[in-house]
Amino acid sequence: MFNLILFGPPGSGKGTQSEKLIARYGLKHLSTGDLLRSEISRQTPLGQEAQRFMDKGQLVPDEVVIGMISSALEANPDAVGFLFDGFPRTPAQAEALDKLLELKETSIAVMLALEVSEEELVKRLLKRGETSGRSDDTNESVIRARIVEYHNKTAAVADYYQKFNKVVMVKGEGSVDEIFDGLCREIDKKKDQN
Ligand code: B4P
Repeated sequence: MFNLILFGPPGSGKGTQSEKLIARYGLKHLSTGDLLRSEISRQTPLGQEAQRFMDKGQLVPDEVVIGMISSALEANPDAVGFLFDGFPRTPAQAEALDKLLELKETSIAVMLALEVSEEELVKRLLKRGETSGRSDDTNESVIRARIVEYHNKTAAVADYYQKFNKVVMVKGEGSVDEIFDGLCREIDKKKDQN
C-alpha cells in the first residue's frame, strides 16, 4: 500500500489537488471535511454536533473524526492506498492514524505540506464562499479563526511526522497544474524509494 497525507492550512488547495492525485494514482480519497459535510447534510447526530464547531471555525473533537476515519478504513479493505486530506489535524489524530494503519500492516509513506501565505488563503476562501454555500467560507472572522486553529493545533502535526523524516514541503501558490506537477514529482520520488 502507498498512503500519503496532503497537509496545509485551510484553503491551501488540499481538496483541489486531492481530486487530481486520486485520478493519477488510484488512491482512495479520505477527506474528513467532506465526511463531516456529508453527515451535516444528512442531519445525523454526528453531523449536528460537528456543525457547532465548524460554524465557529473550530476543529471537531478528536474522538469524532478518529471514529469516522476508522470506519472509512474498514469500509475499504481493497484500497491500493489512501490519500488523507485534512486529516490528521492534531498530534492525537496522527498517533491514532499510525495505530490504525499498523493494524493493517502499513504506514504513511509521505506527508506533502502545501505552503501558502495567509493573505492568499483568506482571498481564496472568501472567493469560494461566494458560490460554495459553505457557511464557514463566507465570514472573514470565521476564516481567520480557522487559520488560528491551524497554527495552535494543527501545525504540530508536521513536527510529529518530521521526527520520522516523512515531511516534504511543496509550493502551494501558482497555477493548479504547476502545484500538481510539484506534488507528483515528490510522490514519484517516494514511490521509487519504496
Ligand atoms: P476542510 O474541508 O478540510 O477544508 P479546508 O481546510 O477549508 O480546505 P482545502 O485546503 O481542502 O481547500 P481547497 O482545496 O478546497 O475543513 C473544513 C472544516 O472541517 C475545518 O475547519 C474543521 O472544522 C472541520 N474538520 C475537517 N477535518 C477535521 C479534522 N481532521 N479534525 C477536526 N476538524 C476537522 O481550496 C480552497 C479554495 O482555493 C477553493 O475555492 C479552490 O478553488 C481555491 N484554490 C485551490 N488551489 C488554488 C490555486 N492554486 N490558486 C488559486 N485558487 C486555488
